Amino acid sequence: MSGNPDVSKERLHPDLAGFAMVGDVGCGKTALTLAMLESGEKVRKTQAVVFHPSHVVDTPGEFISRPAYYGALLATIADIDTIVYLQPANSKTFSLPPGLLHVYPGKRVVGVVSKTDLSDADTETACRVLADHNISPPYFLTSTETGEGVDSLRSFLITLQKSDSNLGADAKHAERAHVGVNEF
Ligand SMILES: Nc1nc2c(ncn2[C@@H]2O[C@H](COP(=O)(O)OP(=O)(O)O)[C@@H](O)[C@H]2O)c(=O)[nH]1
Ligand SMILES: [Mg+2]
Repeated sequence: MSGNPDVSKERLHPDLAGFAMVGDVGCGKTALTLAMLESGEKVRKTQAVVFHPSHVVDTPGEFISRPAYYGALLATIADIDTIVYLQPANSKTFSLPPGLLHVYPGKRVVGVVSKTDLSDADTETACRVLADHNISPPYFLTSTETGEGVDSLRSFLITLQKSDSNLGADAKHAERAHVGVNEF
């Protein structure tokens, strides 16, 4: 079947906004994005950056697995406040060169350990890999098979978005005040 005319276009979580999913090919970015959005879309191989409404961005794993695409990854996340980085629960390796996710100062990186339902999952090691790469807790343990962690991660991202929009207003005031200070 092509297309999905029966899926309502109405968004169940309009406040879920402003983040990009980043991680290796097959780590579960698309499945987790669609689970958080409660979208009925089928998980297909992500061939290009997918922009859902409100700056919810699903990136192709090639952005991570191919160094030639690091520039494209950085350009894609430039305007997004929050990066959600997925570390599969059965992987001990970090898929990016150190520091790449922290190129932009002030961007928040949220650590997710995905696919916790796998029989060879080792969530403790996966959390350690995140910590070793400067991603601070809390970490979200998720599985789109069992639904573990999907609601918690969604709620956390919504909270961040709300606090960012308040901060945005404060930052504008601060910026104005700062300009004033520099004008004497
Ligand atoms: N067991 C298990 N499989 C998953 C989970 N999340 C995704 N998958 C499967 O892993 C494969 C890759 O998932 P996908 O979301 O396309 O990964 P992406 O390349 O990071 O977007 C698909 O076959 C998914 O069904 C999970 O939490 N548990
Ligand atoms: Mg994908």
